[in-house]
Amino acid sequence: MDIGRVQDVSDLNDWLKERNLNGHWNHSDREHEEFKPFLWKWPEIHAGLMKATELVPMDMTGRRTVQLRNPELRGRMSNTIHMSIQCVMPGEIAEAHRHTAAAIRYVIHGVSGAYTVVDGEPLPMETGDLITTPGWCFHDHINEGSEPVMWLDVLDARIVALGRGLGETYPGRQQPRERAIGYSNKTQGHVKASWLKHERLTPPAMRYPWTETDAAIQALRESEVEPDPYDGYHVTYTHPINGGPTLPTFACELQIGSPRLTTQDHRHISTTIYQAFRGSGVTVVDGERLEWSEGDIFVVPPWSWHHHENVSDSDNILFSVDDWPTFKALDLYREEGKDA
Ligand code: 1HN
Repeated sequence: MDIGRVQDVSDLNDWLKERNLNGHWNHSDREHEEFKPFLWKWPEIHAGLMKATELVPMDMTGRRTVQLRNPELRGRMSNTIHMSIQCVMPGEIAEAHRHTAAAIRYVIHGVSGAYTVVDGEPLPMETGDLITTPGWCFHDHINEGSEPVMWLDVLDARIVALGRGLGETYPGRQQPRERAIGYSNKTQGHVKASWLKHERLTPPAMRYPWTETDAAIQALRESEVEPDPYDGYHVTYTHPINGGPTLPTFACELQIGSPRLTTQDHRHISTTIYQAFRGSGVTVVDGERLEWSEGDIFVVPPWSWHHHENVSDSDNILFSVDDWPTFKALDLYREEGKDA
């Protein structure tokens, strides 16, 4: 069509469209995909993953993981946080590679003799441990124990994909284990080598053993501090170099709900994914009741009002990953809460 023949807005829209242009008066283009909360049941994830250990040998896949997919989003759990559950059987190796996306592992079923090797350092995987694999660190997973090891993989791959994610394989299936177990925790945690400079923005690989996390939450619970009105006794796993959130892109957190606790409603622009590590409860998201039992995983979308209810007589524990550090870094973070 010639511009001279454009008579009305509809013609103009067509004319623009033919030239890969669009007017602001057309509100048809969705800039992002909205999604509802969703909950995945652990018995189903587990059954699928166990079947994969029979049917999918490690030479068929770089990683034996089952990914969580939100039915409203094509092939992903949320717009920002990617998550899957991984299993490595005794004697198996998930081969070494690295990528610009950072990952965390939260160990659901730990095994003595199972390790994630990050830049040459084996990090033991015991139940409840959190292990970070900062961006661009070589990593492979090995299981020299006698039971399947299982963990949650959470990656910032979708945030990294705002540009383009890069990755490469290691020359060889496994990295040499040239560092002692515990090296990074011992030398880059509370006590640091003062003459060595940390040039990376990302922290070193860290292991946050369950025993230490548990001790921290129990100490808070036994203290006189009031729990957070929105999240109860809630802790953030800190970045070892700057004391901030776990990784530049997202924060790993954990909270205890005391028996019969109901938190207050709040909402924030960040996305949170939760795993019910211990016990059961209900999380109400924009009026929808997500009833979770141990092992279940669910996602609370951005800007959704939510609160947690512990309807049982024992403590429950939620592990979570939240992308708030990305939003704060870009000065985009917003939150609001309702009074009791
Ligand atoms: C990855 O490298 C791992 O290293 C797990 O175990 C899940 C999902 C997407 C992209 C890379 C791993 C992944 C992944």
